Amino acid sequence: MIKAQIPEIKALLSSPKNIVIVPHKNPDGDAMGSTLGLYHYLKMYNHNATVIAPNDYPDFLKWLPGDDTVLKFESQQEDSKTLINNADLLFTLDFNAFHRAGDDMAEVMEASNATKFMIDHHQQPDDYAKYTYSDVSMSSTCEMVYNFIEMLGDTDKIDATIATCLYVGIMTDTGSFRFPATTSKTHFVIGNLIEKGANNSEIHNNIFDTNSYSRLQLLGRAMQNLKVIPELRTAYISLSQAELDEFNFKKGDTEGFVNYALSLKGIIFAAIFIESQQDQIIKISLRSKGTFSVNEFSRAHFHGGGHTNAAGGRSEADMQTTIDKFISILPTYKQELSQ
Ligand SMILES: [Mn+2]
Repeated sequence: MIKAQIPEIKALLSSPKNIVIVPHKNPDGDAMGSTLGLYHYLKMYNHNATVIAPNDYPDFLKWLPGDDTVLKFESQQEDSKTLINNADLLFTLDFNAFHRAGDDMAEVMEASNATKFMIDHHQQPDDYAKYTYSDVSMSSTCEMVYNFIEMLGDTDKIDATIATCLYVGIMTDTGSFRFPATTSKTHFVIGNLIEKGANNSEIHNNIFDTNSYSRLQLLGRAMQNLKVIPELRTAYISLSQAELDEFNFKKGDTEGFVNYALSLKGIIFAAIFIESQQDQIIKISLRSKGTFSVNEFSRAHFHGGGHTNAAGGRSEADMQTTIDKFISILPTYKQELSQ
């Protein structure tokens, strides 16, 4: 546990360092909120800190304070490599295995001599970091960054900018404070962040009230494609590349679609299958309620993982084959799904 190492970390951070902070590939609200929150905190101590995202992220995150300083490894490889090679400290946030940053970037991070930190709440962390703060019971990495700053005795340093970043990730990873990992401490932290200047109502609008007409049309198509298997309390959605194209799909447009399937009365397991012609795969998002672990389901069948109630996965087969496989596996979980 990192707590015993705090004095050591304090000593490390007591003089300006070259620091690189990395979120996982296809960064979400928690990934960008936590990396930028930590970035603004480290800047206060005059560190030369940079957030390097493996690739681009949705527009609804681009208003975050510090967004204009973020490098994208995919399109800025040379600058990114130089920074990682010269880094004294490397923070990996909201993921726990290098390959989650993509193979190219993983290679560069692996080769780096920087002292490595991990702050993350996903299952089964790798052990590459000298300082590992891993806790799967946490609502979000943003809540953990708050705790990290608290352990360093610096909650009074949290200003409106840091508070705004951290608020975003806690809000998005908890489905606006309703998922089971939301604790009284989560609400305490959120209360504190509002106290420090996070404008909760404005942040909510910035993230969620940014629908384009075409995204709502795509949502309509997704809902038409919704299928239900009532006896196994499962529902799933599919979207083909042709459908995405028809509605002018942009990164992030399908975010949250799977939750509509999970909101059906009686349903405890939901999936969405989204074709990606570019990556030649079917991207899969899985959600559950209660104890049915989509993390284990995805690890066992779809090369993915995540949390008990939210996980990702992928399939190299075509859409129909992937869905057929999914449906054929389900009965083996009959007992868990009919509980
Ligand atoms: Mn997260």
